[in-house]
Amino acid sequence: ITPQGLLEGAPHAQHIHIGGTNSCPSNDMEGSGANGALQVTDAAGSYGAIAVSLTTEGDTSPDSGLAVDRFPVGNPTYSRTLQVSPEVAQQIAEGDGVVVLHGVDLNGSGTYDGDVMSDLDPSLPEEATDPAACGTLDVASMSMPGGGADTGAGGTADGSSAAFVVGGAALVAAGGAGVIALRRRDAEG
Ligand SMILES: [Cu+2]
Repeated sequence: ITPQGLLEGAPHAQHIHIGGTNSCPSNDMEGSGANGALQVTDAAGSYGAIAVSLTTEGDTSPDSGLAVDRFPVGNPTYSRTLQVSPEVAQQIAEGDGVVVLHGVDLNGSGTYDGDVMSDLDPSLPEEATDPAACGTLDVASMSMPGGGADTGAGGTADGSSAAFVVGGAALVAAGGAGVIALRRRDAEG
């Protein structure tokens, strides 16, 4: 993930969301936040719920969805190889899911503040959690490594989690739509 235009010096939660129509909301969608800003749940019909937390270290489950001390700060390039459940792996392999980056300085104050509180955590201002950028997942390659004859259509029949790399394309904040290239890696680990 190569973000641009996110608030410097502030943590930006980022997740793979799966559900809804597995798509990104339009940039001009009106939300329930200040001056019509989009809050996270406003677009749940588009991108569903958090399936993977793209943290910098440690747990990557939805439980870490707001682990602000383990998300990138500012606009660093993010790259991490991680394991997901077979169910999530299957959904991603089928092209379902989007990547959402959160945290918007709506009022230009240079920090997360404002009168409207987050729809995810009422102790946080909405600016800390509002969606900032969204990119759909594309499956770049479905070739089976090694050409094993024992792999069925699903590829995770043994219950192991497939590993994926999310990266290679830019997510542009503040109005742009990004595309995340997804490459299948050695499913046997
Ligand atoms: Cu999210």
